Amino acid sequence: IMKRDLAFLGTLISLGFLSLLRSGYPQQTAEEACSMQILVPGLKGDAGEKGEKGAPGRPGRVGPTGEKGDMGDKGQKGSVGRHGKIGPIGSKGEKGDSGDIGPPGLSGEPGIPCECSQLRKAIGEMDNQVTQLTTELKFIKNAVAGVRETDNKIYLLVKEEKRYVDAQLSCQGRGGMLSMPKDETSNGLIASYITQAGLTRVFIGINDLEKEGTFVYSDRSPMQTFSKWRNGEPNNAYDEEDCVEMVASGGWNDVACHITMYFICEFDKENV
Ligand SMILES: [Ca+2]
Ligand SMILES: [Ca+2]
Repeated sequence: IMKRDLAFLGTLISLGFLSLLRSGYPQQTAEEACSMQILVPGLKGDAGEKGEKGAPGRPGRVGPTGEKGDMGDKGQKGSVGRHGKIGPIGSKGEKGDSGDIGPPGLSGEPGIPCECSQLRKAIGEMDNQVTQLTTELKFIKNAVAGVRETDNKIYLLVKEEKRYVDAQLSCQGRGGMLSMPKDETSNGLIASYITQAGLTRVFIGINDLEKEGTFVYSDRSPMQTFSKWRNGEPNNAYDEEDCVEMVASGGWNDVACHITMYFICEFDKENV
């Protein structure tokens, strides 16, 4: 039953009671009727005035975790921390520069006199070696200064004035021979060598020392068809010209062997 229906039923009962009072029932009956009155809710009243503000409620329960927000701005740099612990020992460093030269030391005790013959002998041998090395160094300097070469020969101008025999020995000492032009190519090369050195003549390895008029090369090989005698040569002038020079033009001339001049050695590339 709805609340409104109850209210309506209550109203009907109240009206019935009022009608009984009007019809003249005795007081007792009315009192009985009153005692029998059934309490039912009345009609809804008008809205009351707004109450005063209540006391604050209790804190609510903790809500669910929210979504992660965007990253905030970078914070300010913190202050410098405390010094850390001392680290391990590092690897060995590179060697430093040399220091300044110290002052000279004190003079030593006088030496003991010795038998110096062995030392003198050793020194003499060293002198010989120095001489030999000096000669070889001179040769190397000459070589570096410029040699001439063909496919199988190297030619070296030696700027030392020597007699023919000494010139030949010098070349042999270097592992070669006095130059032996046996064809146009080698003859032309030697000639240009003389010209470029600013010379007019050098000894070359041709002679008729063994048999007058029969010229051979310094390696004792006989003359072939190739020759470059100048006009009127060989003339064996004064009956003493058994050695041969080449002039800057490339021509040959027999000359005396005891005169001295520069010379050109040749070396087989196989032996160098
Ligand atoms: Ca001669
Ligand atoms: Ca001559």
